[in-house]
Amino acid sequence: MPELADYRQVAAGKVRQLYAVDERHLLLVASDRISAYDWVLPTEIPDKGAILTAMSVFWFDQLDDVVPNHVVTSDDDRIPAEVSGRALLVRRLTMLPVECVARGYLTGSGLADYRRTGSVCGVSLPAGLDESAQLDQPIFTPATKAPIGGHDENVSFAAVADRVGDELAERLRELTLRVYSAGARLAERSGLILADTKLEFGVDEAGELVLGDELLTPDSSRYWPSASYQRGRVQPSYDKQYVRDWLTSPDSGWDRGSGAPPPPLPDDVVAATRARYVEAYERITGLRFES
Ligand code: Q0N
Repeated sequence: MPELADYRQVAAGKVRQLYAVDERHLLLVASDRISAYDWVLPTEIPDKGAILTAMSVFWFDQLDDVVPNHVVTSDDDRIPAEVSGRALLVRRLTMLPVECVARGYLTGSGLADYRRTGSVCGVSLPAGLDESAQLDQPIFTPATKAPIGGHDENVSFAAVADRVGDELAERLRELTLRVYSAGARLAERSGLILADTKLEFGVDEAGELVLGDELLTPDSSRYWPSASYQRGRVQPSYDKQYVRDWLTSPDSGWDRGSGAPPPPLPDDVVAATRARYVEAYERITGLRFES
């Protein structure tokens, strides 16, 4: 059985890492780390990496008739024991330099752009939309990846076409919207609104478009409980609200604007947050999460 240290790290995000297994395969490892307010917190959420990995696998499976994906297996001798359950063996792709975002609701950077310009990524929207408004139809709002620490920048469809060509750009928009719509429909049956999602595509050796990275997890998507949805208000984060509320409460002693790193989370906030990830997994998949 290999150890993680046997593999060379080829990429790292805030909470996930990629390692080279061989010329054709990578190991995608999800940690238990959690980020909030642009910081990776000093406290881990037990099982978060395993829960999000299982959720991603569920969605890749559900949507494999819409678009092929990079997953080879989650159960393989090439996966080190120390990351078993939170790692996927994936096909090595040539990733496209664009974050493919679909939005069915208006919030976050989409809302900010709309308020400034009346459109998002060049998609013109009707006047008078407010925070968290549902859009008449989902829109493709691509972004380009910021270097670590920065924020992704929303870009126009034309900017995507400049990077990958007209035909590929059209296919990315089409596939992204199809994935979003299929995901939103299934989430809705579990009482969840899928407000938006971010996808990353690559191209395989045969030249086919393939979905990479993670899929429809709370780290890549905004989920809102349908039961408490209120147009005109910022919706509480399904997974991170306990963390945000505690960090910005006097109890934490943390000043978000000070530049100081956030303090460790108390045990009850960790437990409540873990329970939200388990609940999201169980609602979406209809399966029990076994740790
Ligand atoms: C790849 N990223 C995005 C931390 C970094 N299947 C693949 N083949 C080749 N490259 C990539 C993938 C995937 N997935 C994706 N960087 C390289 C950045 N993240 C992804 C998660 O881990």
